[in-house]
Amino acid sequence: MKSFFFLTPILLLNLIILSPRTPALSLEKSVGLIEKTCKKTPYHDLCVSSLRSSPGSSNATVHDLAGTILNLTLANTTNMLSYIEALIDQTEDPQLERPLDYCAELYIPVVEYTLPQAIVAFDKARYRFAGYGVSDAGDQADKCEKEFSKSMASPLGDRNKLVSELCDVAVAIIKMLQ
Ligand SMILES: *[C@@H]1O[C@H](CO)[C@@H](O)[C@H](O)[C@H]1NC(C)=O
Ligand SMILES: *[C@@H]1O[C@H](CO)[C@@H](O)[C@H](O)[C@H]1NC(C)=O
Ligand SMILES: CC(=O)N[C@H]1CO[C@H](CO)[C@@H](O)[C@@H]1O
Repeated sequence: MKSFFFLTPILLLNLIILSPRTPALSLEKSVGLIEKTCKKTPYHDLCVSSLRSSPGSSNATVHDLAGTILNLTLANTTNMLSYIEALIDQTEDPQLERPLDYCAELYIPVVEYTLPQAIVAFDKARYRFAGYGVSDAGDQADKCEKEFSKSMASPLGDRNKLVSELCDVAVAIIKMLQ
């Protein structure tokens, strides 16, 4: 019992010292950090909504935010590739199939190599290399989109735009770490 009374003030002191980690305060802090970080990216609104909706963004650092966006970007491109493959299976129009095949060929290396390698590099604090990879992934989305622009409406337009913008946001946040 004696030790209990002895420990109590120390626990209280710890609570006071650690208080910035309490959920309400850290949430406030992270909203500020997300806002401040996203202002320096080319797509502020997309950046804020992506980061706010991701768990683990509370009490985060800029490094955590970059990691979160990288994960989201990989999830988005993975999803994109499945979507393209589903469209290829469905379509009987060779005019549509050709650019879809081309886009699948662009997205396969992005999903299998470019972004996973960028994430490995990021985890090792090799930010420049990570930035190159993500930037390259964004270029592939733009390249895919251009395949459709001549004669037909792209069935991938909104998705390519999202991937391209997410990559731009990720590159901007990674640059802040360099
Ligand atoms: C793609 O990114 C958007 C915007 O950040 C996000 O809301 C969505 O959940 C992501 N999709 C996937 C499949 O990760
Ligand atoms: C990104 O995803 C990896 C693998 O799923 C996970 O270990 C890591 O914690 C995630 N990073 C962030 C910042 O969410
Ligand atoms: C992203 C991050 O650092 N999240 C941490 C926030 O604080 C909780 C509780 O202290 C940790 O469990 C999370 O890992």
